[in-house]
Amino acid sequence: MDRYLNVKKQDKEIYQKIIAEKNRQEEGLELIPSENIVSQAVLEAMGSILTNKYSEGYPHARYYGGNEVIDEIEDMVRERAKKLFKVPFVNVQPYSGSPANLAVYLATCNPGDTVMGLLLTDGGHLTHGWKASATSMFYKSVQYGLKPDGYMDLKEIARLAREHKPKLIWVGATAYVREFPFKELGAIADEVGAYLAADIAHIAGLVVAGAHVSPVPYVHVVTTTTHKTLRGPRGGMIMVTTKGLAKDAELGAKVDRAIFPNLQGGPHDHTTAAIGVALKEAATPAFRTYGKQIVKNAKALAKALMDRSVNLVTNGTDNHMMLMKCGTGRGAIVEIALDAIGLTTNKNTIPNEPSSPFYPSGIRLGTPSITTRRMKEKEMKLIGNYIADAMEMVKDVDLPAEKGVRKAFLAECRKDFAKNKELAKIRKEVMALCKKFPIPTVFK
Ligand code: DSN
Repeated sequence: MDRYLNVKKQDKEIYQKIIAEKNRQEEGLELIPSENIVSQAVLEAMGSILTNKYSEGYPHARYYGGNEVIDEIEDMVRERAKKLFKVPFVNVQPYSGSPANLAVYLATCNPGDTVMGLLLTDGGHLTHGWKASATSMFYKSVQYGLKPDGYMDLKEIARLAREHKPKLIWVGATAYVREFPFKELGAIADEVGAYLAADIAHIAGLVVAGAHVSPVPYVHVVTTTTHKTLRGPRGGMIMVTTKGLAKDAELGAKVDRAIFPNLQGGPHDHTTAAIGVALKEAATPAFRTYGKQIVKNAKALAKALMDRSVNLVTNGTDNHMMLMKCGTGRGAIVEIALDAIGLTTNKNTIPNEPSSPFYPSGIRLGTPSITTRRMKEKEMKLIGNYIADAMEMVKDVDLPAEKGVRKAFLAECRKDFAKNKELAKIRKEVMALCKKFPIPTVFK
């Protein structure tokens, strides 16, 4: 049966777009490390009538009537999260990762206080104090970078922390391929009296699966999105650890207040329920196997690429992600070439970026989505070779030095690569692989 039957009847234009996107997802491989594929159960909870309700406030303390069932749902989801991540407090209402992070600032800092986070161009997130983010407009942001070898620079972080005495330090990233040194950062934060917040948006599923060390014993607060490796709907969570409550017994209450009423309005109850479904899936042995396979696949893909002389930041990975070095400013060119063969990736800055965030020199790759499609090491080798072949085919294409012509140049590249017969041959092979590994709807 057509899952979108009523949209089809009522709104052909939107229906056609949904089907076009469905086809795109089925006929290509998503290698963007922050993307994944949810189960049918998560989709159904997301698409449920729970979207009809207003529930401003928290369970048993709402500003609207009729929340008896919603209270039960939110209580249940909070308990599932607490149990899964082994934390005493959780807020499941953040609309996504960025508002979750902003709420942590509100709960731990006063406007104007000093905060520290990883530089965006070295893999940090906008909300960790980047200049274009509200977080650096309302707080004094000190940014730390990675070492030239692409690893966290603990000595420099300790030096900056001692010099600037931040109120809040962030650990976490959107593009970091090695294990986070949570314990060492916990010691630095303690020494200077700072709150330490771990943004585990990317690795939450790996933490749950035991495929990455948990930050919980070492940090005061943990934030995450729920739609990346955790494989839930788009949403966010904030957790306060026992260490966090020992530093400030009111921290949980402050996080709650920061989300509502400081930042958000009514929670998205359909999302809360879908997060609950995802957390139940994440508590199964099958999910532990899944999380570990994500990392095995990433290591296998990294090896396949390096065997073909593709340069990777830190020469490998500990998690779900790797960063390919593509030559100065060439990230977009490689992204377009990979698009042409049916592999969706994103251009990304690399540590010590020689170009700019708009025309970066790297490509970020990740294995969560293709692992959900049940691919294993054997398929990683194939994909690694497809990527290396495509990169080889466009190796002589360089970004023009003149900034004004770059946009038009990339548009031309897109047209040229779409017509390229060699790339089209690989596209066919990718299509065959997609057919062999269709998008699953039930995860067991
Ligand atoms: N968009 C997320 C990612 O791709 O990592 C960061 O917000």
